[in-house]
Amino acid sequence: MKEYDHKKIEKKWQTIWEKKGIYRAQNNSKKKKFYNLIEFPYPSGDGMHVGHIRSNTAMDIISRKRRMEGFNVLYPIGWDAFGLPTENYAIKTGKQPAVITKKNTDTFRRQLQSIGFSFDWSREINTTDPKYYKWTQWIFLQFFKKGLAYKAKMTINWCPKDKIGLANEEVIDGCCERCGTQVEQREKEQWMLAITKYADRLYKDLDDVDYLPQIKLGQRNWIGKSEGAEIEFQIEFPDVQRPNSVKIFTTRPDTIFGATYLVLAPEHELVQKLKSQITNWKEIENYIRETKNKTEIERNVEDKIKTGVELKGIKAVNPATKKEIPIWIADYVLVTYGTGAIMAVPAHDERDFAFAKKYDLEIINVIEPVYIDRPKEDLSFIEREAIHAIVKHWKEDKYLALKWKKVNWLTFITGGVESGENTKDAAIREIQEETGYQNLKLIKEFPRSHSKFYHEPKKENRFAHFSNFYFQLINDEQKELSQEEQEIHELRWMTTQELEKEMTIGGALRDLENLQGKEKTYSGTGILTNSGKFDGFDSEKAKKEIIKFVGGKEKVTFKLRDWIFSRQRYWGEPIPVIHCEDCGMVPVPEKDLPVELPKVKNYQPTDSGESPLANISKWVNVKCPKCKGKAKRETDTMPNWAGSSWYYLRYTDSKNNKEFASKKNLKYWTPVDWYNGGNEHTTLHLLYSRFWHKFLFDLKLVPTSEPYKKRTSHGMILGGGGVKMSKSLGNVINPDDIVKTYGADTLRLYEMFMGPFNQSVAWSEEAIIGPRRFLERVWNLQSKIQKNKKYNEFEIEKAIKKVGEDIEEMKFNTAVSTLMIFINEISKLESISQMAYEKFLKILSPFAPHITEELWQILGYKKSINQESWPVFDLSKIQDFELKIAVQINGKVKAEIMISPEDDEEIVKKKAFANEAVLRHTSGKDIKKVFYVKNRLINIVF
Ligand code: ANZ
Ligand code: ZN
Repeated sequence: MKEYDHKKIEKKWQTIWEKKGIYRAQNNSKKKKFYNLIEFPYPSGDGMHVGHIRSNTAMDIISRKRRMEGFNVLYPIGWDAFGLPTENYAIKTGKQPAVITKKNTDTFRRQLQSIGFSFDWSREINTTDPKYYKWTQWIFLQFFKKGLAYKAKMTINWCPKDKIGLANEEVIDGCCERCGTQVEQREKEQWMLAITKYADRLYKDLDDVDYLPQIKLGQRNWIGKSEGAEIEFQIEFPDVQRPNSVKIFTTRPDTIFGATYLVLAPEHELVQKLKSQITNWKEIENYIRETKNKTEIERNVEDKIKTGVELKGIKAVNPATKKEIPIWIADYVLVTYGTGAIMAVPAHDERDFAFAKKYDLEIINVIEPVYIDRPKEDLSFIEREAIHAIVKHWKEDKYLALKWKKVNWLTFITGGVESGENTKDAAIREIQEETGYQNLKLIKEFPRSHSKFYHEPKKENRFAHFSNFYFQLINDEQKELSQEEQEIHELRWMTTQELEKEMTIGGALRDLENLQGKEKTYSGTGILTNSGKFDGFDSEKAKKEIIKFVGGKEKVTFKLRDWIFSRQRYWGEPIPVIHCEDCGMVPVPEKDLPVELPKVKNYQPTDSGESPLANISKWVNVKCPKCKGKAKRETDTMPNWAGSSWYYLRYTDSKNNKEFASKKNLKYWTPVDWYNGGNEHTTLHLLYSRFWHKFLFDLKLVPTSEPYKKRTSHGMILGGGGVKMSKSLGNVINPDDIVKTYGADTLRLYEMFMGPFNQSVAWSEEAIIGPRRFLERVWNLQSKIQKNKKYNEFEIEKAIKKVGEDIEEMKFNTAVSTLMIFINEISKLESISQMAYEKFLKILSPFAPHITEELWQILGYKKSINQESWPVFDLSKIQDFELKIAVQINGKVKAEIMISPEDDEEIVKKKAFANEAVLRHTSGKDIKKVFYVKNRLINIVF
């Protein structure tokens, strides 16, 4: 037996694989297809670091497994190569961006190939290749022709250092995402893509795709769908009767009786219109000027101190109460969202509340909270008038709580109101009965609240309507409690901190917080009060009626804005439009595509904010395609999101000169079956490419309305100590070094083993030894193989099952540890059966393709191990040592758990109580008994 020589083995197999083309995807084959996608890299000048290949390795494992399962797999790669770093490097060195890009992609390609990824290299694409961006431009022109690409004057975020306009999403905390410079606001003509036209579909169609929940949430938050209403408020002038009104957008029309003032965005057109009526115009003008210098993001910061000015001399009328209310302008209202005007409801909106407190505006409570506290689904509600009382100690800073004896409750004093009794008297009576304390002083009555809960002792669902009181004891006089009371609960004096931890009633702590001055608004739903004829209505259900009552109309609004689609830089796709003095904007005819980037000497952006292309008059001045008159090319280029918005389509047919991809190939390959990428690209890139895809779908150019069936994401690999890998910190790990010292297989295994795939993990040079040792043991075990040996197959069957399932769930770290445990176990044996060893090599091969390929050949096989089939585990063998048993709660099956027949009763019980469903059903329950019928079921009784 030779020694394990990774250098020799890995080079050898990489050459053979590429020569035989075994990873090439077959177009339109009869086999079932599987399209696996990773985000294609930006080839930076620094080469790759080990963090770049986490996703590649994971998806390579899945690709290899799918091939072994009989799929025709497409696992492509390419380069997202337009972008600022290259351009900035060009400016610094005077080299051409295209030349720099070529060099960088050569490095990246060599690095990727050295790790043995099973990419179909024959489909490699590069967004900066004119043969590729011809089609990016072509798609842009389809947008243009449909009126979805248009020019508009925009206030843009401008980075004075990069000299580039930034989309909102590229501004982080008011600074440029790339360089950290404070962003300024500038007015500029910009190309826009009308993504808002697709907002509703982009939102709704998320229901039909298999994305990780947090990814869907990210998409939904970004689109920001709000269902609400537009409502007109009349404006009144003291002298002249002139009809005028302002329209507001609200998501809470149910709170309109509590709207005590209006707020307009300072830029709202009505402000200028009303100028002659406003008596404090100077002040208003000043405020508007101040607002201009703030970015939208600054204005939106949640806890920012609110400012504003009242428009003196005019008033609005609340259409629900018919009362006059003041009108203000404030920068927390944005002109670009909704109608640019709001009705302020300080009792139920945080921002309005802060504003009202600061400027001493009226606060009217119109919603009484309803707390929902795990009622039983199948029971109807019994309604009760009730009281809820906080009782403070006569001397100390403590409050009286009831610890219930038969149920796991800790509450303040609560009780029912008897008919004819007033609520305050009921409260005093309940306190006296339940606590024995006699002498009480009422400090405060809080707004009413309601609670829907399961009344454990009475075994019924309650809908209680609480009057809330705060008393203090005058002294310690206390009567003995009745026997009956003593059996129900005991008394406890508790501090607020203790109460916060232990109080079991939802909403009970709110009043306590209120007492301590942590006054908050209640922004939930509930029951209407102070709302005229709507008093007592459920706030959600009353929405529609109230909208009708005030003459408003229902309205859906989105946060999403149209996408600023131009950059005034060189290294991007030229926007293929020609400006003619007579014909206006004319699309470049299809036959003239691509509009290639001209070679230039100076890539420096101009200070006027024009692209460097504007300086090349030979390129700029052209004939109008329509009238042949004098015309000029558009000099803006596309943002680097452009090429990545459709690249996955090009992979299906990367050499096509006639179409961006043939219908036939698109039909066979799309949608992408599984797309994995960084957490940082799950919002914008994903949204943008979904938008392009839907647009192409509408033009019948792609067969599905969504591009990706499934989308997952992974955490970052950090440098030692858990900080981001970066050149400036000197903690970048180059995969080349690891491949040289330990081998690509070790690197791959370690990347998958180092931690949960969805979390960030820190690189550790020491920890990489483990996977290397493991591979050496696998190698050395060849000497122990026996052809005819009968081997305890259970172990390998179990490993096959676990590794297969873990791969599908992206639990690569536990898959690797399963492989390691298996090797540990069989290493103890004198000899091992060849059959088990072969099965093991197969399930290891997606992780460590080179060593397994070599061992496979040594065993005498001619075919690549990746062309063998994935082992199917034998259920009957597994069931011998893994059993499914039912968990009953009070006799009803609520869950199933896996146990081993060797597990004793204690272990089985532990497993049962670790089950989520079981936990949910039993938490807070007083468990009487647990029955276990061996290997069949477990019954929990309370
Ligand atoms: C009254 C109200 C009462 C509101 C209440 C909220 C709670 P989302 O969910 O983000 O869409 N709003 C409307 N237009 C605005 C603008 N241009 N700038 C700033 N705020 C604006 O938020 C919708 C809510 O944000 C609207 O509902 C409005 O305040 C405010 F208890 O109206 B609401
Ligand atoms: Zn013309």
